[in-house]
Amino acid sequence: SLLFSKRTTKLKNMIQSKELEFIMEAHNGLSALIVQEAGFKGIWASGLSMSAGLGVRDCNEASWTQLLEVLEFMAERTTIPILMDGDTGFGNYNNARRLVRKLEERGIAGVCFEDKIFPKRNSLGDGAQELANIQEFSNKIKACKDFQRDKDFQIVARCESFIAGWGLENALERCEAYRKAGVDAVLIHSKKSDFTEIESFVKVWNNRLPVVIVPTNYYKTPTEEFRKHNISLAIWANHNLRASLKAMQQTSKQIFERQNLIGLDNIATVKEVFRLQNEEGLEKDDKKYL
Ligand code: SPV
Ligand code: MG
Repeated sequence: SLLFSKRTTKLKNMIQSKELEFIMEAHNGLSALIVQEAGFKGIWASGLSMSAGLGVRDCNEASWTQLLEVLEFMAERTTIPILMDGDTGFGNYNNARRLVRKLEERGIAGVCFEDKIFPKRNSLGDGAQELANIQEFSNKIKACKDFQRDKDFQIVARCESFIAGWGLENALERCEAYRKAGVDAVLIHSKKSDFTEIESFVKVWNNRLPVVIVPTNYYKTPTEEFRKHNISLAIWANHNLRASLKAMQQTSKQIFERQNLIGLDNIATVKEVFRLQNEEGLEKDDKKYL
């Protein structure tokens, strides 16, 4: 039954179903658990958030093995599927498929690869974006699909044509090539503050494969619009990182200025920290085994 299905199968069902689904960003074990407790059915292991959480830039400064360590903690504390932001795959087809193998071994349900050049730059920045060769990226996708052991492991091809300024025709050509290469879904990205680029794409794309979106900049678009345009998966991509960052800045500033801990209303109790760490589980086991 669905209750006992693997995480890969759960993510596959989310992406391949007709319903609009949502996954939420996490960047470590604790935030992953918080996403699950909030009720989300899946987690976006955001490259931006994981790198920012480590204090480095989102241009592959953290190595893929360092990210694997982060992902392992996220998988350990959750049961819902995790979709990893795999950037460009950290090299050519061979590097990308080895990442797929390691993700499968660590219980990650899928990966998203974007059609850019290593080292990538974040899509929301102002710098120039260089796209991968279509054939080379399609073969990278094909190699990964050939290499995965679990047939339900999901590979999403992320098209950066709009981000790089190449427009609709280029986006359609690329996504069609990635579809032919056997990818499970396409992510079409836009940094505009409205839905126009995505809308222009989905109208012509016509559900050839499920479509994934990241509405960070066009967040004012009503969610009903996504449903109306048959979007399969929407990713809330960085909001736990941004929420915690602001809270930490305010808390550090207040404690530094006041030199006391009075009036910190917006912090969790130590008890809540223990609960999230599952101290209780260990206390029970201590009684049994110590
Ligand atoms: C991420 O969350 O790392 C993403 C989405 O890739 S974006 O930051 O919009 O590029
Ligand atoms: Mg990213």
